[in-house]
Amino acid sequence: MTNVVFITGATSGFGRAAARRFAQAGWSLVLTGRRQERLNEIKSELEGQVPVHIAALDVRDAEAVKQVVADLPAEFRQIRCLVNNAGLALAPMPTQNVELNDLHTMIDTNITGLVNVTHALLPTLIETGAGASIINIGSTAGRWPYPGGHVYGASKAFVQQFTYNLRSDLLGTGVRVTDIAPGMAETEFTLVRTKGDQAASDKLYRGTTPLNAEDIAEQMYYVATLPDHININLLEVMPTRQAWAPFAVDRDE
Ligand code: NDP
Ligand code: 8X3
Repeated sequence: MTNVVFITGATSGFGRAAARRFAQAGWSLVLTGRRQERLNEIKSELEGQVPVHIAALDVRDAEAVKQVVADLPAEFRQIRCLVNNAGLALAPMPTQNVELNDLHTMIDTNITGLVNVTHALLPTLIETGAGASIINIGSTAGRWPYPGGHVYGASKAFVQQFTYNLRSDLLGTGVRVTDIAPGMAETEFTLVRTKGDQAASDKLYRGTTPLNAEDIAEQMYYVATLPDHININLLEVMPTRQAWAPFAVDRDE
């Protein structure tokens, strides 16, 4: 059977690096994201190596997700690995100052979108059975609070608990489910979070050694290709140069 990986958010960062990593190992690729031009670029880059199917998709749109799955060409239908990677943070500021719309966008993308895609692909993953895997991209932000993390961190906490609950439901099917929870990684993530502030993005990563997209793609590939009987529930990955801060205390002067 051909190995097929379905990746959401394959137009940038972790998702694009994952496309390259799985292609290097000969997997067929289903690559999705909203930006058609980026999808065309990654397709032209990789289609000489492996079969590539692209589909412009906003994961928030449940009907569009179902349609993309229904329209998969025959050779891409038997999915072995789903990488639920599409996601974003917005508005790194206190909750009380954030536009409600930004909070909704994170919930709709990181929670509803991930559920839409998972639900649409569960039948094919269960049919694949032993060796199949769902890799959900969580975050350290879902495990450790910080100022300005608000709904972003909460949405990633959802990803962790949904991963565990799916594991419970899928017991006996052979389908594995993993939450990969990265810490600081340099991608377009901060550019999106700050709505295009390149200087803020550069400043965040300057003078340290963040993770990069390829580091996380390697972890995804590792998780997807472990022997069938091994399920990593949670893989929390941080840069060596990042750790936790002490609790903050509000004090009288
Ligand atoms: P990027 O901004 O580089 O990539 C995000 C990807 O998500 C893009 O391909 C984007 O594609 C896609 N995406 C966003 N919204 C939607 C949507 N509504 N429908 C479909 N695709 C969408 O960031 P990263 O690679 O860093 O982020 C990937 C995942 O990793 C996210 O879930 C993020 O929360 C998580 N993460 C990131 C960390 C970091 O420090 N970078 C650390 C921990 C977790 P397009 O715009 O074309 O739709
Ligand atoms: C992204 C990592 O530290 O910006 O999920 O929340 S962080």
